[in-house]
Amino acid sequence: MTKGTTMLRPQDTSTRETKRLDGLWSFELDGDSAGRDAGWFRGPLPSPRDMAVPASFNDLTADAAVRDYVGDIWYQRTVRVPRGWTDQRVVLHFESATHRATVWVDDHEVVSHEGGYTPFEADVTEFVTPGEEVRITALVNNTLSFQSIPPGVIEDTAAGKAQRYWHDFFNFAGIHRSVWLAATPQARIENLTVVTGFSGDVGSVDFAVETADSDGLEVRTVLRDAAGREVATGSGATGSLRVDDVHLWAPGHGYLYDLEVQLVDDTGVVLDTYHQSVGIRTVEVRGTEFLINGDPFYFKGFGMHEDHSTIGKAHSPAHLVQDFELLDWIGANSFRTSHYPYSEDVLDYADRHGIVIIDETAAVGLNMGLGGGIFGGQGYTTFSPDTINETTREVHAQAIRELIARDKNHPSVVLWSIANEPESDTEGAEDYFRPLFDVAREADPSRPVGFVNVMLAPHGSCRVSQFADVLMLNRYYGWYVNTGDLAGAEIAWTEELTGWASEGKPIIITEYGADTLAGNHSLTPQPWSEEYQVDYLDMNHRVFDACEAVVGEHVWNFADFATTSGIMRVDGNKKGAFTRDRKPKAAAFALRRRWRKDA
Ligand code: BDP
Repeated sequence: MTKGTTMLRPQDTSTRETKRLDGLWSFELDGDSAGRDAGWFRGPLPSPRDMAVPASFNDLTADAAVRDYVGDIWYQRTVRVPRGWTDQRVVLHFESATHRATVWVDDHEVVSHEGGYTPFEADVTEFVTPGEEVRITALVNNTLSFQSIPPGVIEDTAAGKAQRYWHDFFNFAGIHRSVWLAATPQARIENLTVVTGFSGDVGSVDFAVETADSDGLEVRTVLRDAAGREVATGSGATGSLRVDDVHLWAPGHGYLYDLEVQLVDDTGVVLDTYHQSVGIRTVEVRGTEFLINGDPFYFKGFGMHEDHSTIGKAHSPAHLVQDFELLDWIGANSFRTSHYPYSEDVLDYADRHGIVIIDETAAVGLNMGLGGGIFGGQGYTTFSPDTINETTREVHAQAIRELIARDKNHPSVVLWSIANEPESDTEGAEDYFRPLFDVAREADPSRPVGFVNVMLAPHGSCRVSQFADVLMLNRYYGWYVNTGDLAGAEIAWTEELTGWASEGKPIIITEYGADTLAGNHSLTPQPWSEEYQVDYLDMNHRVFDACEAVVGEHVWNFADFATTSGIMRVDGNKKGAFTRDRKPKAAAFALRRRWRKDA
């Protein structure tokens, strides 16, 4: 029932209308998974409490049993369907539900979806009446297993079942992004792909439109510049628009055209219309260079997280604006959506502001050797019939397809990351990943593909990087190894990097960082102090600057973030340049001096 790959985000146009269902929903935990058989969707939940949508539910109550809850979670609300929606096709659209959900409209089960960070929707036309109320019930489940992306395992403890996982951020869950009712005409535009290019002053926008219930109708396309002037038109579902005097999208310069797609009948009446912003730019890997619009690009920025106090992993426009303001202040030109697809609003904002994105799936923690007990749940083999297996790979493949289907038209996205720090030095890893690179390339031949390599698979031992167009490395010389010894770290790091540089591919350092407790100072370079973080970054920058193949540096992390608790984490991961509430550490000023020519 999953409808993963051919949906357009709800939009208000002259033929379409949306109603956002954010606010307070009824909410109930269902530890025994009894609600489905008991038919909780058939009426009001038995003993609900209020819950905010969008939000992670974990930190909103004063109840430890809620914070660490794992299992079935029910969300419910009623909504009045707009009275003007007669004869329209009505869909119910979730931007995300973490990590999976089944949804009912009144008594009718309408959709199920696996994966916590990509959208899904159902055609609910036959179950709704314009002007009347309907009950919407979502059974969300936040359990991680060996067959989920990301993976995890439920272990029995003295206190009951506990969720373990191999990734270093708290397993926030719930409905993290907006839920919509949306109306479109029956004859409609269903999907749209654009690929751009240019030669000299002439740009091109290749488009492919999919439609439904559209017999005898014509697809028309109109491209307008940022001032609203029509610059090209087309007819037919596929084609290429020629853009004279092209104004390119470029890093730091988020120039966007508007592509309007119309479905028109033979009397010229527009039955459906949809708008897609288009940034005309090219991306190419050539030798050790990463080219945007033919110019070498150097990534400056961070691995980030969707993570805030109170709301957890929920999207919030206020935090979106603040984070991008800080990126601008510090001189970052890019970031990675570590370690899952972010809200579509984030990508739209990046498009408009010329920020470059490495877009990552939620495949994090496919590495049971990592952490030596830090993240719990040790004692497993990563790739085996009982752990990460062929079923997992199918789920992973679907996650890649859904990410690309959702984000393919964003000019800000220049590179796909199909996994973060998986085991990559074994035959099992090679076999697991080879077909996944094909999945990504088939879904999008226009962008390079890579994955993020872990320190446990250093140069010479990694068997997966052979498939990647770009090498992405996470390294912690001077932190997890050579702790406190920056001189030794510099030598070891330089040596390893020199090895990678011999591969002839561009290298992006996707993580380097040191935990730093804001306000902790020291005269001599002591780990955890603000001074050490600055010295650690300086050392790394010397190493990068000496290596021609390095085309980017993403500090881990933009801000401190919540993790599972354990002996290695004090109130979360503290490698942020900013604290969790976005106050700058000394490192933020140091990065600003390096990244901003005018600072
Ligand atoms: C890497 C992971 C990242 C962690 C980071 C760390 O990619 O998610 O938070 O190291 O240890 O292993 O701080």
